[in-house]
Amino acid sequence: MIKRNGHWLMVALTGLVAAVARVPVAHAAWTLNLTPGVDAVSRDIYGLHMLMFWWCVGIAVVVFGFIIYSLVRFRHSKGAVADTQLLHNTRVEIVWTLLPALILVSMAVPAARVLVEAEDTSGSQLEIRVTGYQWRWVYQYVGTNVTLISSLDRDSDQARQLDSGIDPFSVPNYLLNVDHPLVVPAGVKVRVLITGGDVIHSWWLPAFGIKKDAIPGYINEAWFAVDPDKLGTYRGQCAELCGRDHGFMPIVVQVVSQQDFQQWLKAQEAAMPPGSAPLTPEVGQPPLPTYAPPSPTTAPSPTT
Ligand SMILES: [Cu+2]
Repeated sequence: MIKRNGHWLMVALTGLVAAVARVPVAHAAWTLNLTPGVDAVSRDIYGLHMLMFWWCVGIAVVVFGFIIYSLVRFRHSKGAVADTQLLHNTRVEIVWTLLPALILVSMAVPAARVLVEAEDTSGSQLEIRVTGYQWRWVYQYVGTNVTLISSLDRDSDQARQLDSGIDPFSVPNYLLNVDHPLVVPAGVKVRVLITGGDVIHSWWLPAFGIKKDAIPGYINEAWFAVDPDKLGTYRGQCAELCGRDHGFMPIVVQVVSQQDFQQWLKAQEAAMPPGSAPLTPEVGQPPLPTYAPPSPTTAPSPTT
C-alpha cells in the first residue's frame, strides 16, 4: 500500500514539475548563488556575501557538531545524567556573549567598508537620471538632450497577451527585453540618479550590484564602472511591486566601448527633436516636468 502511494506521489510530483517548467514566465539563469557581476562593487558585494556564507557554515558546523556530539555521547541509554553545573555558569555566560559579539563585529567591518564604497558616487564621469513609470523606464543623459523611453519589447508584449497564440518560449529573452536599452560606456564611472514618476519602483541590475528604490519625490543614487573587457548586454527588472504590470518593465543595459558610446551619443543627440534642451547637471533636482509617460497609443498595451 505504501509502495503504491509512493508511486502515485512520484507521478504527481513529476507532473507538478513538468507543469511548472512549462509556465511561461521570465526565466533567469538557474543559479543558486549570487554572481560576481561585472564591476568592482558587485565583486566586492559577492566577496562579502561569500565571506558571510563561510562564516555561517563554520558556525553551523561548530554548533550542530557540538549538539550532535552531545546527543550521542551523553545519551540517556548510556547512563548520562543532566549536568546542573552549566546553568548560570558565569564563565560560560561570558564566553557565549563575547563570542557572538566578536563574530558580529568581524562581520560588520567588511560590510561597512563595502557599503561606503557602494555609496561613494564622487568622481563620476557620466550621470544618468533613471525614472520609473508605470510601466517603463525613462533614461536621461545629464548634460545632453538625450532621453530614452525604455519599454517592454514588442515581441514579448504581444506574446504575453491573453490567448495571443504565441509560444513565449519562441520569443528571445521573453519579458527581459526592451525597445530602447540603456547604453553606457565600459571603464567609466557612471552615476545613476534614481527616482519614480508615479509610484515606487526599484531599479535592479544584479550584474552591476545595484538595487535601488525609485521613489517619487526622492532621488537615490548609485554608481557603476563596468570592467573594460565586460562589454555586452545585462538585464534586470523592476524589483518593486509597482502595480498591475510590474512584471513587464525589464531593464536592459548595453555596455559598449567608450568610442562606440561617443558615436552612439552623438547620433542620439542629432536624432532628438529640434529644440530639446540639454539636461542641466544640477544634482538633487527632481526629474524635469517635461517628461511624461508616453501616450497609450504609442506605448505597448498594458493590458493582459
Ligand atoms: Cu516598477
